[in-house]
Amino acid sequence: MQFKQEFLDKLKDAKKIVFFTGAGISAESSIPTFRGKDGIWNKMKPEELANFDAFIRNPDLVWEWYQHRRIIVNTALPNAGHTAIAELEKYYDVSVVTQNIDDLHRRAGSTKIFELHGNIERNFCIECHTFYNSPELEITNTAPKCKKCGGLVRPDVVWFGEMLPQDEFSGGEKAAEWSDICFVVGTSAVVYPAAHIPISAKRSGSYIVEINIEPTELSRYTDYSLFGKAGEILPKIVEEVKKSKS
Ligand code: BJW
Ligand code: ZN
Repeated sequence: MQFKQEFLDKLKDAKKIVFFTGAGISAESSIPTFRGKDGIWNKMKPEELANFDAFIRNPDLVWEWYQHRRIIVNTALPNAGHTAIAELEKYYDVSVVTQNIDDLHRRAGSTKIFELHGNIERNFCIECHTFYNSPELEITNTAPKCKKCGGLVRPDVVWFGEMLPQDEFSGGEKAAEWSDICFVVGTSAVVYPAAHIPISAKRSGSYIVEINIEPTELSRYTDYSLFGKAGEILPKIVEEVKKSKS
């Protein structure tokens, strides 16, 4: 793969880089994306599953759906894309701002991660806010009850209509604004306020590089679009970095 010279020059000079990632980076780890032809929202309706009212209406249905996805996530392994991002920490100050709840960046070795939409391995009681990691709960297909107060326990993920965790969002936004390069990887960039982060980076002068199998809502803002699989393109970028830094 031949990268354009302007991008190679940016890579050479950059100090701080940010990866803004979405479900597409985990697609090659066999975790389904949300939208697109194989996306889970084609089969399941978000309004029946990914919001608080749906959980209150039918906690067991929503819990069972997350339990099914927990099993997929737990058996998945980080792929070459996640590993390439982690490897770049040898060369740059790298922040990962992810919409994913699958923990694969951490498992690949990335150390500075902002999780905008929570983490499927964490859960909390909707009454007293006690947190439970999934292994601490007796995992069944029915929504568990809090050991302290008997309240319903839900996954610690951000549903539609809910606020994003403030520290994660502002930390991720600052990292993006301070970055020299902001890579936008495997996201349709249609869900807000998360999708505002690369736009803030661009407004602050960062060089925006999109990696996706197809154009997205964000493509018109990018400085460079690389169309292809993240797990194939990111390792090639690492090779270029190694060449330029040796
Ligand atoms: C590859 C690849 C490969 C595949 N390599 N690439 C109208 C207008 C604007 C906003 C709104 C509106 N109505 C409502 C809103 C707000 C709403 C929103 O943005 N809705 C839009 C969808 C219209 N946002 C919210 O509600 C947020 N909260 C909020 O706004 O709070 C303020 C507020 C409070 C109170 C009242 C009112 C407002 C919260 C959003 C929470 C999103 N949650 C989810 C579920 C998380 C839990 C779970 O997993 O179950 O987060 S939705 C889902 O979408 C998930 C994802 O993180 C998120 C983004 O999806 P992502 O990652 O981009 O995946 P895909 O599938 O869309 O794209 C995959 C991409 O990968 C594709 O482009 C592929 O091409 C690519 N690809 N293989 C490279 N190998
Ligand atoms: Zn409780």
